[in-house]
Amino acid sequence: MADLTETETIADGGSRLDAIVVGGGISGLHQLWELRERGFDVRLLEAGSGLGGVWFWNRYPGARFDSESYTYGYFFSQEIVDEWSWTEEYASQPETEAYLNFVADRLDLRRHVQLNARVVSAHWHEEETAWVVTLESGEVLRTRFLVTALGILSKPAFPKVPGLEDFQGEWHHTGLWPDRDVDVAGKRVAVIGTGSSGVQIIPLLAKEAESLTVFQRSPNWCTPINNFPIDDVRMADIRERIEEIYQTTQRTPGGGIHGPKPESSLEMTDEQRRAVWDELYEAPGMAFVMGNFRDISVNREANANVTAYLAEKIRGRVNDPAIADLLIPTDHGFGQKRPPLENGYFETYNEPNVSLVSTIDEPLVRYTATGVETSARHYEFDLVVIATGFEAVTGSYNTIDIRGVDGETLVDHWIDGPRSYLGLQVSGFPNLFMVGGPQSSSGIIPRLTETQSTWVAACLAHLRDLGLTRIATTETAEDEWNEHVNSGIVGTLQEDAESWAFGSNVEGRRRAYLLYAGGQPQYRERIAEAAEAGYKGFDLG
Ligand code: N01
Repeated sequence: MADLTETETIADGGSRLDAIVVGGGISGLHQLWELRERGFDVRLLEAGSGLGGVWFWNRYPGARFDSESYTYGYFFSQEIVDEWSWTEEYASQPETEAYLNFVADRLDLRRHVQLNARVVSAHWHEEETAWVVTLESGEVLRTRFLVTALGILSKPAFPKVPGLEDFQGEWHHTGLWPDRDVDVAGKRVAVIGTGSSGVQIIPLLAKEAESLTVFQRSPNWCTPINNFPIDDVRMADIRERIEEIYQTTQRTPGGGIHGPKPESSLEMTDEQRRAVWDELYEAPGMAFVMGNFRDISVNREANANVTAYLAEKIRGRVNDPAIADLLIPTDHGFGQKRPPLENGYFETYNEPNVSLVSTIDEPLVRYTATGVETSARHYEFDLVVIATGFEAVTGSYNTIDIRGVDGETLVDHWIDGPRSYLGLQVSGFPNLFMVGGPQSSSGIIPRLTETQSTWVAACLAHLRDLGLTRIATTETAEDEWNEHVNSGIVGTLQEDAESWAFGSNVEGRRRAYLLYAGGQPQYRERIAEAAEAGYKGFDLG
């Protein structure tokens, strides 16, 4: 049993919720709905002042989906499908935030939601068969089951560059962008980081700033998003085909509408495969990434061919060959890291007010009162935009003091990298479920977490039907899943790259695989099998 603090022992005279969901993003809202529909007394706790999760915090200019709006949104509610109309194939952040608020209102979820409720600790209390959850405000809640829906990319990561507090200008992290207009016009602006967030914001900042300096550590293989508006006719067609679209999302590895082409690109002539790539390059969204030949993601020669094709595209779009060279990745091939989708990103570097600095050649040394100092010189800025991403997947768990049986902390349990059974539970942490946690996530996250949310709600209903109150996975089951997850990435092209999927975007972070490489259909099968076998790998009591 965890040692209870004085506040925990004197809390609330014993009232206990059936379930608490932590996190009011797209996954948490679905989990809340699933549990509420099954009659559980459930509360959702959200740290922010509004709902939306990443779509609440990431308000930076240019933030938008890069999977089709209707494949990212919910399928489970006919009312929502019927009543919500997307306006763009890849919706912008404000539209998605509005969508999630619409869902919360339409499905009457708000009465179960507590905003401004940052969870600071969650301690398992064996004698009560309950989690004791403490908020930053000091409020203490008890719940039989705890479900974390913290988001895989929600704890912002900052470069290990000293002196940010000395900088007298304005600075913002893309993942904590303020809820107001940030004035860029006529300003000297810096962006640090060129992942998906940097690639989305850079072209928009360049349009307004007096000067824009991009500090790039590693370039990425970006492909065009080719976004377009959705009119009433198209929306009606999407609604008509919604079941078919959903079924497609259930078959593809990433949960989207694009699945890999089974043909081998190596068995084609150069002209033939180029014709396919030309078509995919002009196609919307993830077509080039997820709808490409299967062999480019597993065969080094096939991967080298597509990589060379994209390098040529960059050279064709960037006027200065030296800048083009800097923008062409040399440390990884296409698809080894999650590629950003872009809208005019490469052409931005043809603008006279935009410059590119490689922090490999010229490392950042410190922020100063007036700008940024590198190993080569000092730059003056009015606004610094930090687009250095997130402490992916486990970062958000580390912000909460989670203690299980005998007071073991989750941080200690994961000291050598995350461990779990099915990405749903951790041994020694009974009645705690994760949706969108480590060792399960891949592809379009809502397509994954909807499966998990339904699974969790069905599991709790099963326990209730049997009059049981406790479920805990075993160390053996956890060992097996760990082996399955980690052996699934060994020898793949993705394993060779340094990316947030291994925590490598954060200096000093221990390298560990954080996702699930088996694809969503296999994952779905594995968790369904466990449930059908009477919750194999779990002890029920
Ligand atoms: O973060 P990232 P992100 N000095 O980790 C660089 C999703 N997403 O927020 O590559 C200089 O990808 C770092 O360099 P390196 C999507 O899944 C989706 O952009 O580590 N640079 C990298 O360039 C995405 O993959 C959308 O060498 C430093 C960048 O910062 C994920 O979120 C939009 C540095 C971080 O890139 C993360 O994207 C946005 C330093 N000290 C995000 N430290 C959609 O389109 C780090 N970097 C839906």
